[in-house]
Amino acid sequence: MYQLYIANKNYSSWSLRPWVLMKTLAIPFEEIMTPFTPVSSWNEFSAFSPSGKVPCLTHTQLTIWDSLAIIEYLAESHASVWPASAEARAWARCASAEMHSGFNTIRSHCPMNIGIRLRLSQQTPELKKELSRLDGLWNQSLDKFGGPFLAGDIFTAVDAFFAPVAFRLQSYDLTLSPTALAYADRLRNLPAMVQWQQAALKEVWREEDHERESLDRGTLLQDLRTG
Ligand SMILES: N[C@@H](CCC(=O)N[C@@H](CS)C(=O)NCC(=O)O)C(=O)O
Repeated sequence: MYQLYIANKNYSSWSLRPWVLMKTLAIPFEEIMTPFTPVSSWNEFSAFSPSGKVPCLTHTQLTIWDSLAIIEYLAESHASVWPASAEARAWARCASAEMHSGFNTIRSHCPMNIGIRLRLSQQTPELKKELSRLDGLWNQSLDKFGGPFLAGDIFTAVDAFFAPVAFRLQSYDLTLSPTALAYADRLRNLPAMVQWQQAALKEVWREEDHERESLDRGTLLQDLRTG
């Protein structure tokens, strides 16, 4: 049995990636949640993750501590993690790697905070550039592979990599083309995404740094958290 270590569902965008993939592909796992602590969660997370970060997967005697490495590890035993065709698989790996190591402004300017709705005070040129790249990337692949998911007709790892973006678009009311917004909506409506979001809204933890990172960006319109 896999054990997946994650942090708060409201904030932890990296945790969401393997979680939504495993849920959607029906790969059984035990979820172990450790909430963030103020400033650094190193002490708590390094008890199970060598990098002191989540997500972290353990399986038999192995520990895999990075979201992309986790997904590649799962792909060794579960053929549906990546798309079947070599062309779609190559594209999906490029786009996942681009998300893994890029889109830094979307990540820092619009941190995942699922329960809030906020009007940004400004969209910097860098944010606009990344949103335009995101829009182009999604449109290109939906057109090329025929949708409704990025690499074709089934949900694969590349969709999991962009799943947190779907929540960021919703929280910060970011505008993309209708095709890209419809794709984000499709992601948010997946049963696993609905389940993650519902759990996030019920969480009781409010972590000051994560809250400030979001609230400093603009005007809070709504906080839908009930926990
Ligand atoms: N590249 C890593 C990034 C993991 C990461 O940054 N995780 C954040 C949570 S979403 C974390 O654990 N932060 C530790 C902290 O805030 O102290 C991955 O893909 O797994």
